[in-house]
Amino acid sequence: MFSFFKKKTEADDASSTVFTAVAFADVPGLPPSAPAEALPSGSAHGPAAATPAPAAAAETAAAALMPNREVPTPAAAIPTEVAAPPVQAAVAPEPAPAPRMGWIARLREGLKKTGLSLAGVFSRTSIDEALYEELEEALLMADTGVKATQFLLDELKRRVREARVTDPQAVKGLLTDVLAELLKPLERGLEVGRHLPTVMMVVGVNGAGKTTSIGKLTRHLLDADQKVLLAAADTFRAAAREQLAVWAHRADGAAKGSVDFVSQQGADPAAVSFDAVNAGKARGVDVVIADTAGRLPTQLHLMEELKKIQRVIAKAQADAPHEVLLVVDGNTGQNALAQVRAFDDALKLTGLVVTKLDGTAKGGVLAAIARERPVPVYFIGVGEKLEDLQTFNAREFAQALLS
Ligand SMILES: Nc1nc2c(ncn2[C@@H]2O[C@H](COP(=O)(O)OP(=O)(O)OP(=O)(O)O)[C@@H](O)[C@H]2O)c(=O)[nH]1
Ligand SMILES: [Mg+2]
Repeated sequence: MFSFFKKKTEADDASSTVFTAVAFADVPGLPPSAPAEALPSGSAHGPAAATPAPAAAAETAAAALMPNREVPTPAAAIPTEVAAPPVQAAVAPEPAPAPRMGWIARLREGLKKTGLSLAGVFSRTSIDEALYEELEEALLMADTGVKATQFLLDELKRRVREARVTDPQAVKGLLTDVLAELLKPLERGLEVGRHLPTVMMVVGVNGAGKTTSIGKLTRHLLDADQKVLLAAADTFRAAAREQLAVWAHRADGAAKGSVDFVSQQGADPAAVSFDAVNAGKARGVDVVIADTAGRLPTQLHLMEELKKIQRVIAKAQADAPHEVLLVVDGNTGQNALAQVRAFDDALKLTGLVVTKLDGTAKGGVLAAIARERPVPVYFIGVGEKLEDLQTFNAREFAQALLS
């Protein structure tokens, strides 16, 4: 699963020594609460908050979420106050555990259709034009898109010539290499800890898996001793806030940390985000994540609304949001590439989460993204459970796609 590597300086620890974890003031059944430190919603365009982010944090603290960490066993109870980590804490990666295999199997299962048709190409007896034509068709069917397919074929043919390969199975090995190399630039870990708080804005079309992915990510952050504040900036939909709260609760209940929660039904999403960042600064949380709407009432333009959220977050914290994550449904094929382009043009994305790769997704769209709009893929979603969010590994993915 994850490996978490984190270095903290004294300055960082001093800045986050004591905090009060307000666990789930807004879970369903409890009265909704405005955040204690939050400014009124109308203040969204007002001056930046009075509480400064610790300056030292910017240069010194760095934490990275990387592959291969086992999720610790759940804590017995949710603490209402959590002790600060020891000064000069340096948590080295835990020993590399065995099982990424479980989810790779699930990914393989999800990509099976693609795998079957791609693998079928290599069961031919000779390497000829017919093999390449069939491969081209299979790659296009796998949502790889024209440009990436052409690139892969050209590169593959070159390598086949160079290596003087005669066995179609060896061609498959070469294609795995070419694909893994194409995908490699997308492989990047999500860093937290460089800014206090690290502010993430999560965007994507309706139903892509934003809220679910935030829930899963929160779990991993909690496991890594990060204090998390979730902002329900999807204020249009009645159930959005509750859904996020349920996910937060799940994540919270399963891990040692705790989650703060800022929401205001029907309020301006930018104002909620502004309040959340200020609350995060005041409470000394490590990560603020804003969940946004995937669809708005028709008279409003989604991108304009998201841009406004982005601008207003920057008023609460000058260099924020530090991450703008687009969640895309892996089942939507080439449409996913179109979404990456549109959201990147509007918001300048820093990373992607590609969900539902356990389903009927064909997976080739990642090659198209790598070729045409290479935004890093921080995570892939391979199921609906908390642990089903995994870091992206180019070679593993290429192997799963071609197996
Ligand atoms: N199989 C599978 N299902 C997923 C995955 N990620 C999300 N889902 C499901 O996709 C559906 C939509 O997820 P949400 O998290 O509500 O999506 P959203 O982007 O927040 O949707 P809106 O808030 O309506 O814009 C839910 O039923 C999730 O359980 C995944 O990786 N695999
Ligand atoms: Mg949602």
